[in-house]
Amino acid sequence: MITLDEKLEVKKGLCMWCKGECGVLVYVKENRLVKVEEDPKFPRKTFPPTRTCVRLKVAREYVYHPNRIRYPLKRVGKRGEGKWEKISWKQAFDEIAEKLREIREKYGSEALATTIGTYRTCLEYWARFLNLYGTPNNAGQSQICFGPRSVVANVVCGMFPHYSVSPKTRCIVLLGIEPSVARPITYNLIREARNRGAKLIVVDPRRTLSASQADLWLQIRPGTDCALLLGMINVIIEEKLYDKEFVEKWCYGFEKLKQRVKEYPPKKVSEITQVPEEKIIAAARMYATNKPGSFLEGMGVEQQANNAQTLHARWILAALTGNIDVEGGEVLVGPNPKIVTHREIELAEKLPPEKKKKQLGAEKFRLFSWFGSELVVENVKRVWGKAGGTFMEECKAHAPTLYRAILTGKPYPVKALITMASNPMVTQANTKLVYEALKSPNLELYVVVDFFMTPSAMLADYVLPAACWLERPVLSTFMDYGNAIAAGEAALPQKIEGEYEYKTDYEIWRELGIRLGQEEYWPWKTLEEAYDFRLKPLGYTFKEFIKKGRFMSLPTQYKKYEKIGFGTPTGKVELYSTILEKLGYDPLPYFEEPKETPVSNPELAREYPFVLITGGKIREFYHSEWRQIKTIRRLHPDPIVQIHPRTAEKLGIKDGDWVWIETVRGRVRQKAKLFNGIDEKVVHAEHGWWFPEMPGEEPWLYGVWMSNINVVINDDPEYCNPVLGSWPLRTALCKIYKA
Ligand SMILES: Nc1nc2c(c(=O)[nH]1)N[C@H]1C(S)=C(S)[C@@H](COP(=O)(O)OP(=O)(O)OC[C@H]3O[C@@H](n4cnc5c(=O)[nH]c(N)nc54)[C@H](O)[C@@H]3O)O[C@H]1N2
Ligand SMILES: Nc1nc2c(c(=O)[nH]1)N[C@H]1C(S)=C(S)[C@@H](COP(=O)(O)OP(=O)(O)OC[C@H]3O[C@@H](n4cnc5c(=O)[nH]c(N)nc54)[C@H](O)[C@@H]3O)O[C@H]1N2
Ligand code: SF4
Ligand SMILES: [Mo]
Repeated sequence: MITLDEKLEVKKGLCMWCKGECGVLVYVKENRLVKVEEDPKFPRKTFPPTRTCVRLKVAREYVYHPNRIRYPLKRVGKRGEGKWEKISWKQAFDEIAEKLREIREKYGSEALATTIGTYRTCLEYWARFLNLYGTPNNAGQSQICFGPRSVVANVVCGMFPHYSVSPKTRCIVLLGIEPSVARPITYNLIREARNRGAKLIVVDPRRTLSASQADLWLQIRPGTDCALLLGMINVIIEEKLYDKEFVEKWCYGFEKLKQRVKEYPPKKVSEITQVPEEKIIAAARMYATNKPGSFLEGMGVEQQANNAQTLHARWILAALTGNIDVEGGEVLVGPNPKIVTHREIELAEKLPPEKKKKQLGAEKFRLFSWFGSELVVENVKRVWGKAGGTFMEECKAHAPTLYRAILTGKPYPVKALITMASNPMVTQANTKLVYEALKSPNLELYVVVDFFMTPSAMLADYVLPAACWLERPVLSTFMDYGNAIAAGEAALPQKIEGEYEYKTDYEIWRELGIRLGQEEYWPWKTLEEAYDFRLKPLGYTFKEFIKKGRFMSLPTQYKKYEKIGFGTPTGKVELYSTILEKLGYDPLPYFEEPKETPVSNPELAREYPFVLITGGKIREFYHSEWRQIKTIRRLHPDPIVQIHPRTAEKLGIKDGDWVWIETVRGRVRQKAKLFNGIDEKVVHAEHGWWFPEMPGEEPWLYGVWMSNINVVINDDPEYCNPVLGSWPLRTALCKIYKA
């Protein structure tokens, strides 16, 4: 007999716990979460499949975890002492807004900065608040995550294709990315293409799962990808493997490029990269003759201080081979024409030009500044009508410069900081600097908005509890790169009397905005109303869009450039970039050795002989998240550093030993894992480690100093990429010894 439980409701959710953004069914009974399962009707599929996801299985453990922050908290002791008073939302908004008003009057609006982590939450409204308040200083992680690849693609070919691979793709190059861990949607497509015989080239210093399955694995010396790609371009030009017609008609600067890459013959490139000459040639031929082909790039190149040049070279390869905007190649898809885009919500035009100029780091890292960004967007818009991406993520204050400004008051004082959806004490390079800045009396206000107490939240003056994706509506337009739209409805209440009271991140900006004179710009009372507005040109309300299946994408069109050209100043793919030239940079890619390697600093390498790469993503965790969820933690209890068995033997280290990883900046401990898929001179340490089971108050801060690799990572602006400001997370000199 089947009994229907009348009280059981099923809601259509969109999971935001990783980049899968899976469609799920959320079962709720009397306002309580019962379970979350895959929605078999959701059209977009991932691999591994949603139904196997362990995070979904522990959803209840996450949502009802005792460490969740349930009400707004105000610090009563010293910063970091862990003494809190529970306050009402009204008090929190009133006091924070009052302080922000006072700071704006006394020091100017640029004295407020914010820090954000990876893309999660209502960025468009956050940016709106900042632009109306008058500060250019939103900082965070995008210079080392996604920002570089999207900005450089916009500069070179006037749009960014956002992981372009399809079952028709014949050759896939994975450049410092491991989709089997990090990109479940893309990985599913890669598998389909592979099943149909597509070639796979993997460029990675480690033998990842993809590397072990590849037709060609190039085990590159960390930080030298740009040289490799320039060498491949050299081969393709020398052997005349390029698409002459496309190059003649649609590329700008071929002759100058040809001269430049003469400096990178395969033999020399082999010496730089440690990739055998014949493999460099084989990769160039494989890529140029198996068409269409697609590059997928990731943090292995984005988190290098020569990333802008590397990404430029990667786009030159795509252009030379005529792989741009063809079926199975790198398809340029603009934003959905019928959505109100991020950029339209952001109101960048409200931020006065004199404030834009003040953006921290903008003078030095000009492409990632307002000036560079507006230059890029102006050209993209000319051709596409609307630009993809967001100012919020592609035009940022420089985080290392921000923390220095808090401490020194230079170039001007920064007095208030709001961190939302980020844990900079763990995820930002140079933890000691971040700590000193957050503790500094110069910082008069520090607010953290999160679900859980973290090492960063422990240092705040106010901690505000956010609603997670199960408690709020979700609308994802993938930052308007591509025309897909996905959504999920709220399944759980934001408030249960006597238990908790969360607010959406949207409401937090709105409430502060209203108190700071922005009332006319916040007509939408709830996040759902705000999403109604974004969907209106499509002819749906948010609820109707959910009913219609909560996903849409438009049919793909190819070779659009034949009609509209490319969204660059010359209307062509700019092998030679006129935007870089205008900003005072080398318009062509070149290889520069990272500043801290055995080649650039042999003296330091005598004491610190190993090259440290960090942060290859971990299946069980999401950056610093999930460590407090016991079921998940059991699957991966300790931080792991990978070391070659011969290296370990020489150092007297056995599998499972705790070892110190030391750089000139300090040392942390992780557990050794012997791994012969890494070079003897390279070690790979995990990022994101803190220990929620330890005390939160100082001096412990949940063990943030013990195994957190960012304690030993450099963020010196002089070491950052000159064009974008990206800090080097994947080349540092270190030594290793038993702890
Ligand atoms: N050394 C080294 N450092 C790295 C990396 C590396 O490879 N090596 N990787 C870098 C990369 S790629 C990235 S993207 C960054 C990630 O940096 P972060 O984004 O700072 O990392 P998370 O640990 O995901 O922190 C997010 C925090 O926000 C909370 N949160 C999640 N979603 C929401 C939300 O919707 N609203 C609110 N209010 N809070 C939310 C979570 O509980 C968590 O505490 O780390 C970078 N740091
Ligand atoms: N489960 C899970 N999924 C995630 C995340 C997570 O934390 N957990 N984080 C999400 C986020 S925000 C991001 S940005 C993505 C990141 O995902 P990916 O872009 O795949 O990046 P990583 O895994 O950080 O690094 C990819 C590879 O770069 C290699 N590498 C290191 N140095 C170099 C180098 O010099 N050259 C080359 N060619 N390779 C190098 C590493 O060995 C590693 O295998 O993952 C997303 N998905
Ligand atoms: S955690 Fe990631 S893979 Fe798992 S259901 Fe959520 S979005 Fe999909
Ligand atoms: Mo990221």
